[in-house]
Amino acid sequence: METVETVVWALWAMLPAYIPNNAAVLAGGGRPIDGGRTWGGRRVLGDGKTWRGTLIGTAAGTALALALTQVEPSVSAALGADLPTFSLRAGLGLAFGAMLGDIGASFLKRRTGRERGAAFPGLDQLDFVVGALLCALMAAPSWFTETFTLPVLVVVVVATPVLHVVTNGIAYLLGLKNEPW
Ligand code: CTP
Ligand code: K
Ligand code: MG
Repeated sequence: METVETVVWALWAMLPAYIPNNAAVLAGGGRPIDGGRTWGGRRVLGDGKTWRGTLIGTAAGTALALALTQVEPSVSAALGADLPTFSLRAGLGLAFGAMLGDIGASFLKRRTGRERGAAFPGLDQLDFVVGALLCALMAAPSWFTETFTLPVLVVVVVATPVLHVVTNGIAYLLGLKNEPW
């Protein structure tokens, strides 16, 4: 694959993992997953990780994966490229994995004394990528190895933090998010 093709392929393949956290920002609220419980004097996860946000985020990412699969032939034809499609397992793995990675990061933030909303550079930008890739690998192993070849993985790891900074900056400026990370 050419470089441009690899970048387009990688970003398309990751779209179902990019949407969940943003959907959760819009949909979040209600009961926190940790039910207010603490561990070592600090919240297990904090009020920023809710059942509603997690559910709606996962549903949004999965729905997007199925929609992308529907439009893939026409988009590929229009671009003169070849783009990946998503099985339900692949879409669900990416979407739920993105949410799990973000939840795991909040767990680590609380254990290291960071309050809700505190920045953890590096972790903030890659938590959902690692979660999404690991879950997709477990949920749809053969789809994963066909879709995420080594060059594609390199693009994902380099491009995602950039995209994350940009989208969160926009969400902050629009007043949707309390912090720009
Ligand atoms: N959100 C949610 N459920 C999730 C993830 C996010 O409801 N599983 C919502 C919450 O309203 C949260 C907002 O999206 O406040 C922003 O998400 P994020 O930045 O991940 O959470 P923070 O509030 O910054 O908390 P933390 O420090 O734990 O990341
Ligand atoms: K986060
Ligand atoms: Mg935050």
